[in-house]
Amino acid sequence: MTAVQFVSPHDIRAMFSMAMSDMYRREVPQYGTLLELVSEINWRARLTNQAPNGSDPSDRIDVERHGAIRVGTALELKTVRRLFGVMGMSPVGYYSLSSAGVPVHSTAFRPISDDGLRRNPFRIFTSLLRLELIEDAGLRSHAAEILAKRNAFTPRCLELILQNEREGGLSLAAATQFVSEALNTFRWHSEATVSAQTYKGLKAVHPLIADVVCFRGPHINHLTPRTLAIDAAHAAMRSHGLEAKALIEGPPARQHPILLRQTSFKALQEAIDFIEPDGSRVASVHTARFGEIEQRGVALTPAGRELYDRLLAQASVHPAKDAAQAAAFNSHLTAVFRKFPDSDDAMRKHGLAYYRYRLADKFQHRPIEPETTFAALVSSGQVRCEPITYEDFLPVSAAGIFRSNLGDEAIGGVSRGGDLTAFEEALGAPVFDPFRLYAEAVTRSREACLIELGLPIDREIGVPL
Ligand code: OOG
Ligand code: NI
Repeated sequence: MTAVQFVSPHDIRAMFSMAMSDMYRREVPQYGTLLELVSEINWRARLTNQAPNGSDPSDRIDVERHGAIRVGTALELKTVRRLFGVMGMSPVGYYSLSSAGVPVHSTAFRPISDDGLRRNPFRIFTSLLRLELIEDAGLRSHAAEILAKRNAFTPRCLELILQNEREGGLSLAAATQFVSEALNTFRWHSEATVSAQTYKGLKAVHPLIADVVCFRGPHINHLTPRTLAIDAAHAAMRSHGLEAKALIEGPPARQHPILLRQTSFKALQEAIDFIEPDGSRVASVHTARFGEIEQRGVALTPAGRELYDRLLAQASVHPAKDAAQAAAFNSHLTAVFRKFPDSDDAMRKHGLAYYRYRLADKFQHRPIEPETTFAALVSSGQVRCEPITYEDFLPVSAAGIFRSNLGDEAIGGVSRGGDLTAFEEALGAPVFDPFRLYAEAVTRSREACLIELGLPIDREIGVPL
């Protein structure tokens, strides 16, 4: 018997990300405009040497996307975990957005291996609605009932997930079918599953609840390309008639970007139909989907993140209403962030950011003195340090993105702490700690250098990390 050839999960992810992008381009024409604009800005940044040093290779950045979905039940969350598992994506991090007035908690599904991230770092920010935060008991149970009745996954999709789990992979034919079946879950449906009255009742509690509960499944609500020059891309969005918000969320512009900067354009008003109890339709509109761009920088250590959070709190971000307010806030933010060193050397030496080690090409075969420390190899240039890209999200920025797309007035009333235990129980698995993943990537790279040099891998490192 000949063994079935399995397609690599990385290839399934790349296929899925491309299929998702094609679907979203058809659903939201502005997304196509955004892609063209970002691609042009990225090429210009490369050709004029304005891409930040240590940037990821262009074959990764040009296909890089993140999307976001919102699920309604524990079963849906578990099933999307298994679905993304087929594509080599694992749940990383826990984000509680309830303190920002959004009744959800979230994780991000993404690849976690060096190879997986290099091949296609596709990620999906996934939020689970916290129905327990709805105070009105009647409405809460009505929402739960509606959610319990829907099935967001096609039967064939569920079969293929099972097949993958049972057999350890999918053939090319099965993988191709899986991609198209899985895509259905995230499609937009202009037909609501509820009456106008139910929608209105849920929307009055929180617009996000209506978005999660009233449709057939967790439609993808944005798909974000990565830019190398977000300030230029933000200006271009505005000049192309995309209604970008005034502010870029996250850290200020820097020589050496850290974490994640993002900005979005307003949610679209989309025509929908409600289905009334007598079967008649009522035409209306719904706003949920929007456009976003992001720029990624180096991942921060817990100490770096603590400094970032402290400085951001000190700058006290407020929604900027117009370009003048945004410009004033940006110069204030830049001034506050002078306390955050802006060189790779300083960030690494102060243990603020993660760097990957690599043998400098020209030193590869040079003999090493037996007593040489790893630190000495780094300072002599024999071992190079490269920033490790931040692969995750930022809760404050995410809250800002949710907020600007739901309308500022929508917020309030659901302030409650996070509940990681309940989230992991709903997910049916623990979430990976992002800091641990970055630290392990550093260790792997250091050990690979030492092995290449023929040195013991437990050699004293002598520098932070
Ligand atoms: C998710 C918003 C979070 C980001 O980039 O921070 C996000 C949502 O609106 O469902 O995607
Ligand atoms: Ni996003």
